[in-house]
Amino acid sequence: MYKDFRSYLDYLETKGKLCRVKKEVGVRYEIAAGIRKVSDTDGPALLFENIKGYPGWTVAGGVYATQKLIALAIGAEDDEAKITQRYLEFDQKQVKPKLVSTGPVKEIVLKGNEVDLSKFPIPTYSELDCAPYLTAGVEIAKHPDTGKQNASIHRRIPLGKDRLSLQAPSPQQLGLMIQAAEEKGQGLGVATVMGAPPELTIASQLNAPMGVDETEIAGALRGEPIEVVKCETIDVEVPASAEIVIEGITIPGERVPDGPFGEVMGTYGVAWSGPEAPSTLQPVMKVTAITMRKDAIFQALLTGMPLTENSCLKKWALAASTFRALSPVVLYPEDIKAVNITKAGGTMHHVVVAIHKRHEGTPRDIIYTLLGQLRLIFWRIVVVDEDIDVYDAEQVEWAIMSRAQIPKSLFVMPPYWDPNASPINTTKWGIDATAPMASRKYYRVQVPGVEKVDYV
Ligand SMILES: [Mn+2]
Repeated sequence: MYKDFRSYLDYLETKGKLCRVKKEVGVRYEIAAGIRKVSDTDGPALLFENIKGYPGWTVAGGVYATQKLIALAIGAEDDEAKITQRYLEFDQKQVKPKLVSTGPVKEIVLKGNEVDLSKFPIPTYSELDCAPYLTAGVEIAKHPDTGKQNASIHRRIPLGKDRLSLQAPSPQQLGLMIQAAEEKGQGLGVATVMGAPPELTIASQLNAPMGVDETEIAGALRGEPIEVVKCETIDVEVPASAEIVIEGITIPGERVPDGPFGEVMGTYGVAWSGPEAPSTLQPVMKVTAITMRKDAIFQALLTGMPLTENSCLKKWALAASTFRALSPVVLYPEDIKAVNITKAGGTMHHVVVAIHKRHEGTPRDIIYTLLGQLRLIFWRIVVVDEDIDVYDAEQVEWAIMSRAQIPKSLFVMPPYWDPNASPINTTKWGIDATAPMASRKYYRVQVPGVEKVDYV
């Protein structure tokens, strides 16, 4: 089907899902505006071929920005439940990568004084963003204690020619790895991979436990090993077919402010809690090498008011994790009928779960189970009966209106002290919007025979 990022773009073109943009666009807001439009109109991915001030550069944007594009990338039908099912097929499987001696990503190797981040067409995305950001890179690093690799996506601000911020607060795994290195007085080698194989970008968004290399899950999704090469200056292996790899080492103890930045909830996030808030101070990396293809494609990715590419990359990964987390909570695993990570919740923080209820306590158990898992980052849970379509916000609202009684149906987690929390996510709660098992008064009113009406 496709073997690397650029052949994936070719594949999208054959499906009518890639638009080549010949018109000149600037890196400040104009690339982002194009991605915003296709995100809102269920449009194609974009390949900007004429970047103002950056002759010769091509920028791919919005590559995973819609449900249709995610479905194509993972080889599933364009259907919410089928995409989740596809994630459940591969999210726990692993195929080890294959180490090769070289690859297209080594066509150009820049080290020392040759490193200059200002040559890249780095976009500025949202109106109040504090700076241009690298947003589409997959960050790969090895845990300093175990040597196990981790792949995840983080936003980064270019700080001059050869330094980058690295937004990775705890409990994100890369943040914990930087912390573990600093406790030894060391920096952490980190590679930023742009134009990664689609399987790796998708696998990087799963909630895999610490110690699991997402490159191996990407191999499972592809059905064959991802070919990797060694970095030039750090002990990390990266996909041989990548477009661009930026290598570097974090500087222990050094921090810079991050934000404001248009975040996944469609707000400017934690930066508003003040420039000195711990969560806005992020590590810094010294860039030690850049390797790339001769005609490398730069990758852009928009975050902001949902849906964006960020939310589409997270959504079904979280739905699969939710199924996994709930299977031991219900009396029969198949009692979890459907899961939707909602758009209004940034496809990250609000989940609706439909169940076949066999015990009155199960919705409460589901709410506390999901809220109690820090890495799932859910703030709101709604549990509904299986007759409710979890993907239909009006039906979910109807279930809350007709089947929930506050405060009896409301379950609140006591807040805890969290330096990374913004005011809206310190208190987490869920609503049991299922009908009491013993009562028929909460049942849906239906008129028999509507499906037989053939005169209108
Ligand atoms: Mn991980």
